Amino acid sequence: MYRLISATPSPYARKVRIQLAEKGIRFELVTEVPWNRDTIVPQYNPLEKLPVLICDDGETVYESRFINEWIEHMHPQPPLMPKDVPGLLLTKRFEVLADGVCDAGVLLFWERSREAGKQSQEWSDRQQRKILGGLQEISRLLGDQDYGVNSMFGLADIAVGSCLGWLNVRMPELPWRERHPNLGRLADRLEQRPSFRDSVPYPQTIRDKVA
Ligand SMILES: N[C@@H](CCC(=O)N[C@@H](CS)C(=O)NCC(=O)O)C(=O)O
Repeated sequence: MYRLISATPSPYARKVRIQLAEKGIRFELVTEVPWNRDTIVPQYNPLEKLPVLICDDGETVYESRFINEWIEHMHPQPPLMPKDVPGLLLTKRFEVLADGVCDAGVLLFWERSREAGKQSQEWSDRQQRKILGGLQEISRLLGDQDYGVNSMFGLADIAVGSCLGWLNVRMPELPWRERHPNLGRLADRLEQRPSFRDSVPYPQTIRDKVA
């Protein structure tokens, strides 16, 4: 059985959890705080980030988009990635944007966690711009469709849904629903799925942050 190293707020790990659940693949969830001094993550990923998928033979797969693709190849049913090239490329476009919004959000989150005098407004503004710009583009690509690509639920929706769920936890003040009602409708539709309901993000306590 697979093991998945995950963290409760992580939008990256949530994508993998949702994909495994949607495919009915059993796995053991290993919840970690990657910032703690004694985290096990570096034993499984030299880049020291989660999620990490651990296979039965001890081989590990890391970097969420790569894990998603790896799972798709190893467990093709039910397919969550389109076979047609335009659909495939559009899926990746959604993934790049959703992950990019989260990346900027993580940088902003850490900046805001610094002592007041040490924070850079310029840096924060830069990340904020990326978040708003990324969401705007995701909203434009989605338009009035029920799902991001080919009117079928798939990895594009998983990436966007995980990103929006994470923003609710880390940046509840961001009015993304008001600005982009189509993203609100998508999020509501996705959060009804058991795979989403069973992986709702929440913050973790960091015991002793390294670096
Ligand atoms: N691009 C990576 C991002 C993963 C990531 O940043 N994970 C965070 C937790 S949400 C982490 O483990 N951070 C520890 C670190 O950056 O050292 C992915 O998609 O897997």
